[in-house]
Amino acid sequence: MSNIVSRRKWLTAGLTAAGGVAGLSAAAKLADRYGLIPPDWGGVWGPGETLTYACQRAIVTPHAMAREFNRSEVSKVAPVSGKPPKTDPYQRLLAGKFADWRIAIDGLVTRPAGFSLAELKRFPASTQITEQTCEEGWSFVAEWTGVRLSHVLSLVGVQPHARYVAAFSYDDGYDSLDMQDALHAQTLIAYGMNGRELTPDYGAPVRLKVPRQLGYKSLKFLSRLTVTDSMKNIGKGLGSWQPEGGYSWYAGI
Ligand SMILES: Nc1nc2c(c(=O)[nH]1)N[C@H]1C(S)=C(S)[C@@H](COP(=O)(O)O)O[C@H]1N2
Ligand SMILES: [Mo]
Repeated sequence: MSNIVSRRKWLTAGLTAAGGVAGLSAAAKLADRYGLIPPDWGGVWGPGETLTYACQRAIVTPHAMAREFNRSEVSKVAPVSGKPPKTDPYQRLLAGKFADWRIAIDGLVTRPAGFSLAELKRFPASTQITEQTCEEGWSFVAEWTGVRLSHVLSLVGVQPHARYVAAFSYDDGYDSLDMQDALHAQTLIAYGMNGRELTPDYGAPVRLKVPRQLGYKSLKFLSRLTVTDSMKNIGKGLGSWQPEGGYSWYAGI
């Protein structure tokens, strides 16, 4: 028993060191390519290291994954909950095929950024076939493609005291995840569904995909992400529009 424990400790430390260095230099290269490193970038990697360590811990230690399905199990019908906003800003972006859309990422980050849809698509893609379950009692299985939220967070550099990532949408929705779920390997900023572009009904241009929680945590029509240590300024202070209507902030399944 103690032997297994110490071996796991050793393995974790080793992978963290190796993964930390490789992850950081990959992140540095990407950040550099997208012009996110200011001239005085020296000394900003402390938060990055913290984040990489957190990512490695999430991957190396046993960590619950949502069930993944085969392509043959993808549902023929996928119900829609929350129609695309009819508001001007959204409709204008849609008419322009989201060419002018940027997702803003700010808050407790070292390098606040805005990424276009094209930029998100150039980041490493991740695909999953998972079930989305609505609190109203229906569910469906679909294939989702996007970039891991953890990847995008590593580019902007999360500060060590950050605790949550809050998301905002074009239909005035907001929700948030703790760092563990934000960094989970299956948590995506998704831009594709069942091999195609995400359509407006399902959250275009991008939505969160959080398969370890109920569907309502997978916020659609994203406009902004903010990294924070407090829920105080997120909506009415509960960090999500769902608990304001009586549902749980944490909706793990
Ligand atoms: N912006 C936004 N995101 C949203 C919603 C919404 O109304 N607006 N509905 C949520 C709920 S309750 C569920 S179950 C899922 C539904 O996703 P779907 O329409 O792709 O099935 O999206 C979630 N994300
Ligand atoms: Mo839902």
